[in-house]
Amino acid sequence: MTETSENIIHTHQNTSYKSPEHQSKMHCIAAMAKEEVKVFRTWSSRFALRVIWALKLKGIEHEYCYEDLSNKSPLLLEYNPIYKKVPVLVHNGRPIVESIVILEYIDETWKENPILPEDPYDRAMARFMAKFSDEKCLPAVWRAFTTQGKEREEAIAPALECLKTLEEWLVGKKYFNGETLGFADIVLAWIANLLGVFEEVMEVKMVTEERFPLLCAWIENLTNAPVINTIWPPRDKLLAKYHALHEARVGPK
Ligand SMILES: N[C@@H](CCC(=O)N[C@@H](CS)C(=O)NCC(=O)O)C(=O)O
Repeated sequence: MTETSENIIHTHQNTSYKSPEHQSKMHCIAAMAKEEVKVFRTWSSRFALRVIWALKLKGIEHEYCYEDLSNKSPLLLEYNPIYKKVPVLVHNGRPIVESIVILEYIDETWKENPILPEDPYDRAMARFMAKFSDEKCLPAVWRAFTTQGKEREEAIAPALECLKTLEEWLVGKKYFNGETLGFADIVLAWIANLLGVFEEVMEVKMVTEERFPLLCAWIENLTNAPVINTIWPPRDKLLAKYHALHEARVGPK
């Protein structure tokens, strides 16, 4: 997935999203802050968005370093030599990689507005949901999105099965963690945003009110949560990106 943007930083406080054009620009290397919190990201990375949401929820001032994944910066390669991916969180010069690991680091470092539940069992469940998101649900949905014909038909059943599991986890709850938006919601937020884009591109609706009423209500709740919706990438831009990607994978419609 290739994304083009400048390798610039933007300072973000606990305010609503401002387009990069409105942000002051300077080179990452030159950036100095009292407490330095930088996020290496792209404009659309669903993994990087998790980190940004967590920082926003906690009101932590941070800067963005935008990466062009077709021409990764030396700093990204230095900070994440193993995976060479975004996001990377750099806290006072020390890099942390892998979005879920970063979320845990953020929660342990800045105690305000905890994202993981207090109860050890609930914490374990939230971590399990996150694991399920990335190891089962996301690959299943991605497979449905990147296949065609009979292969796609076969891929949709396991994707729906994953979504059914999420529906069951939401019984009696507003969010996956309970009454407040937390760790599992942040990890699963791609469902509230990206899945709808995939569905539109594929022309297949997987999440319907009839099938998954609780998941639809959760999507609505997340969509209305300012901390989340103010930094979702523009839908038309996402649609253009995933239309192109879909065509590259399965050919023109
Ligand atoms: N497991 C990683 C996944 C991160 C990831 O896949 N990032 C993508 C952007 S969405 C990336 O940097 N890709 C660059 C590449 O694969 O070379 C996480 O949770 O942080």
